[in-house]
Amino acid sequence: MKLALVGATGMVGEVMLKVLAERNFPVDELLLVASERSVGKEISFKGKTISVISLKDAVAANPDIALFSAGGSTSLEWAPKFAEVGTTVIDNSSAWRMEPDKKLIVPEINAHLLTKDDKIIANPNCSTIQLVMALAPLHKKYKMKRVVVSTYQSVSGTGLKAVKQMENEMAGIKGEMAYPYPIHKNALPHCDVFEENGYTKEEMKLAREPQKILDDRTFSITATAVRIPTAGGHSESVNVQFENDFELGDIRKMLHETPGIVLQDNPDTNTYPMPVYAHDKDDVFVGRIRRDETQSNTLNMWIVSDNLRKGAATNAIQIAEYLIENKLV
Ligand code: A2P
Ligand code: 11C
Repeated sequence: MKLALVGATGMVGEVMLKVLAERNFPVDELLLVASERSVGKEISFKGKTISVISLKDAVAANPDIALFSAGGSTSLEWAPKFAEVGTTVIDNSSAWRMEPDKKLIVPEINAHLLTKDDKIIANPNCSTIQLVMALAPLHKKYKMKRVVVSTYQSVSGTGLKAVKQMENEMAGIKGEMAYPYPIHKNALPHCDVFEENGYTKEEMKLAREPQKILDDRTFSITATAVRIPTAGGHSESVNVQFENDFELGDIRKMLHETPGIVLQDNPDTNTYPMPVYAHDKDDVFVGRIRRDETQSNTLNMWIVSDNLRKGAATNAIQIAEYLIENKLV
């Protein structure tokens, strides 16, 4: 197995290296790829030092799988070049997600759709992944009608510059700004850029990607995405209206039994999901499960996950593992 990691010097790339090592991913040759600026830079992986190479050299090396996390424009330009030489690309950017002929995969939900012909596979947005992980089993049983989600997103979702901005502000140091306003002691109702309809791109990803992953356009999602000064993971307040009624005990049991979900739901012991707990873990944590007393068949819950792990690196690596286990590469 020859694996290329495109964006190896970035924040998600760094977590990918960690997750690959932790899961003992079956790699014989690892190609670390970044921009021309980083070519020759040395990165250590499992005690070995590997030099960063260019995209051109990586395509020429003909890897079996390429994990991309180098931004949308790099994916748009280079994923087809890898696909052309037979590499299967798993792309973490938003470049291909809504293309009708590209699959948008959360392995626990829809990996069974993958075939040998899928040469560019899209990894969903981080806030989408944790949302659909919790919604999928509930939708199957009770059929969702409408979801209202508000997010509380980690600065790590924006990138290194944003993490630095928060750290500088906390230390009282003046530095480069990733956001138009301070993030320390603040909350910005603004994740990614604004679109013409007044929603942000992040909010529209939350509205559209779940319909594609769950292969169902009969439910609707409306979102407000907020950046908060935390670094460990994204949190989501979720209100779901179902067509059918439910018992809270059944909801808890179903989530508890869903692989990849950890139930943290006991008000008596102050047990609920939080970014400080979810940080550096692969699971999606769900709690604060309660009935919306103002509307029939409606549930409120709180979902937290590490946006760089299940929201990005881990989900992509799980897709790669599925391809290998099912001999699709
Ligand atoms: P580099 O470090 O050489 O700039 P982040 O999202 O944390 O900013 O990381 C982005 C990742 O994508 C980095 O590894 C970065 O490499 C890589 N990258 C950015 N632009 C390009 C490009 N044009 N070609 C290849 N890799 C790129
Ligand atoms: C954020 N969700 O937290 C973004 C980061 O489409 O993959 C990832 C953007 C994407 O700002």
